[in-house]
Amino acid sequence: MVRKPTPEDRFSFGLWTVGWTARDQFGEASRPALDPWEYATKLAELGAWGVTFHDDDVVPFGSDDATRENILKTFKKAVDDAGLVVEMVTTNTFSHPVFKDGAFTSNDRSVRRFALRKILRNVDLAAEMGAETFVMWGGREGSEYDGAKDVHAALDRYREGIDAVAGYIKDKGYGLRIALEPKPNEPRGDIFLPTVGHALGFIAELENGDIVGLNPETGHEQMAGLNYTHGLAQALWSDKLFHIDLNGQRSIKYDQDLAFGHGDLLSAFFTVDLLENGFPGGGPTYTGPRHFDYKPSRTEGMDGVWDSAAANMEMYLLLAEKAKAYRADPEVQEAMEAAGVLELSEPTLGDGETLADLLADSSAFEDFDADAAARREYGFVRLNQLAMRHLIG
Ligand code: ASC
Ligand code: MN
Ligand code: MN
Ligand code: MN
Repeated sequence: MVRKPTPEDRFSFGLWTVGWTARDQFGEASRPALDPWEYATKLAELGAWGVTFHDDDVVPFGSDDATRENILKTFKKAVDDAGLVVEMVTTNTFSHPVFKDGAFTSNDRSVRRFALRKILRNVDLAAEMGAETFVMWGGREGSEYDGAKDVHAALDRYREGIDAVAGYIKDKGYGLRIALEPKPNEPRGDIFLPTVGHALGFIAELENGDIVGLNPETGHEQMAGLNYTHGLAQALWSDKLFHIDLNGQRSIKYDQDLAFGHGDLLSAFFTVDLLENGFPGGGPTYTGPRHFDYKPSRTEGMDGVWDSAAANMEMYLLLAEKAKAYRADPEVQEAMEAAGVLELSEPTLGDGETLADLLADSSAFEDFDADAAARREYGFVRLNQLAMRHLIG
């Protein structure tokens, strides 16, 4: 049995996860919609530490100012009473049909201006709620038809929009950082900034990129056939892993948003190993929230919603225990040593060694016995089997 989650674990959930009423492309809602504060209270009971939301998850799109104020007051009080924090806030720029061709990259300039206003208003709200992260998932930024979009101009407008929001955060002195969330497709045929790598390249072109990082989602990278743990690793290496969306996905298909660990289990094990234990040779570690962005399957009623929320946290804790035992196992340490895992941390050139020195070092080339070096066995399969024993043995 795994221990119960506590606020020290820093688990958080999007309101839109447990709050999804399971309306999909093919069918009507299969569950009732509760009030936002009911979800928050129940999540706290289950051991969560934080909640996150899109503006429209709490305040219906188009509400007048008085209604908005009232709802937000009730919501904040419930969150405070439950002892929860609002660690992240994000903006819905994908549901209303006005965003059908995107928000920051819509061909229609008036839509882009409306989107910027909606987002800036939500930045104020995020700061008021005490959030540290402002996620931006550009779900409608993209196209179905290559001829319909000038991608150079779209990236210019995307940059203009993100730089404007980041500049606003700085001007206001808010303690917020922006985290971009890549996704390859769905709901658009192709979405801009489809992977962690594309987003890192984009951030490097920003004027205010110092407060812009990433919120990678497990299933989104896996929808592109990519290795989520490697994506997290490169974001960490770039000091850009600001937030995470954990869930489950089984192979390249529609965005499944399964519970964490219910997709690629071995990949989830190494994700948790990285998050909990860091890189084997040292380096930056992730210190942010353990945030889940999943959807309780449409087959589930409200009992199933809460069971699935608990399942995310239980999976994380189970995997964390196993990952700790894996790293502490002397046999694993010996196998890692034999595999050269730690050897990779040693710089290729010696301390103070120049390229001229290397060029003069005949042992590195002229006298190097490539065939002898090729006979080295790495033992990666043995190491992986030791991981499997810890995972399922
Ligand atoms: C987000 C986010 C997503 C989407 C999706 C909406 O803010 O992180 O992945 O919205 O969950 O259904
Ligand atoms: Mn998803
Ligand atoms: Mn997400
Ligand atoms: Mn999602």
